[in-house]
Amino acid sequence: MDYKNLEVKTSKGIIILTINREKALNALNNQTMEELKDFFSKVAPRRKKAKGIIITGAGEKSFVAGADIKEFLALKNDGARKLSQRGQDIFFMIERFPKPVIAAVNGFALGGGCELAMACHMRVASEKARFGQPEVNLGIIPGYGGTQRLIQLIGKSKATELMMTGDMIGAAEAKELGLVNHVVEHGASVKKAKEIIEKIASKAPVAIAKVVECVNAHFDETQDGFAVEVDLFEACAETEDFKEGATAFVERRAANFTGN
Ligand code: DAK
Repeated sequence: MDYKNLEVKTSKGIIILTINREKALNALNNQTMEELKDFFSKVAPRRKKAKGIIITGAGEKSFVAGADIKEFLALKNDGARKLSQRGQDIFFMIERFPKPVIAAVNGFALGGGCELAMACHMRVASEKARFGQPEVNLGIIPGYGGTQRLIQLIGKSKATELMMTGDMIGAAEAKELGLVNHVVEHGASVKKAKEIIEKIASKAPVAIAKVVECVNAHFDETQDGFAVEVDLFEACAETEDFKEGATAFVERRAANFTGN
């Protein structure tokens, strides 16, 4: 699929995915959602050597200012259910991706943009970033998993307040609440995200993928997270990389992991 609104670049093995609709503050229209779906279902899983993915927004001002409100106006009633489900499915693909996916939040992360950032494994925010779920201003609620992930990240009390008031918060408050991992100076969020991914790339790839699975199992009521942990611990212990990691420790040298 040719992408109109997604720019995909690779820098030293790290994929940088830029939502590129700067004039609309990178709002997620239908085309962009289809491109994200294509990328995470077809392109990313084939990039076996990639160290991880950074998602960011084009320009200085916005990560993603939400779903495209102008397109909503054309929505038919039966379309909303399908669109919400499609959005959730795409964001689950991001959340379940076996390599680190980090949102480099360079500005507004509102509505669907905040939901996209929350579906990533971590968030690095510019000091100018602004977060919010302003859907109630439009007569709707978050539809791409935001009602659930915001509670997971910052707790029921504050999540309810943000979703009911539609208030925006700045990067410092987002960090205090646990919504973002790091706040950096404006323009440095991709750099910081790259540093995190480089560090993770020096660890055993199977173990990293299993961390993702265990974390997600905690929030999946059909699974017992502790039982999943036992299974995946066993799977890690059977890898060549476990032998290599333990041997490297004893031999006082850096481990050379292969992903096997
Ligand atoms: N959609 C479309 N265009 C947008 C946009 C958006 N979300 N946000 C900004 N733009 C456009 C503006 O219309 C403007 O375009 P022109 O008028 O120049 O053509 C351009 O981007 C620059 O925006 P502003 O002139 O407004 O810039 P300011 O600096 O003055 O303000 C702002 C920045 C971010 C505070 C403001 O643009 C703003 O409040 N934007 C809207 C934020 C928002 O409410 N976002 C939507 C949240 S609701 C669902 C699934 C998901 C969702 C809903 C349903 N189902 C499947 C049904 C999720 C919904 C949302 O995300």
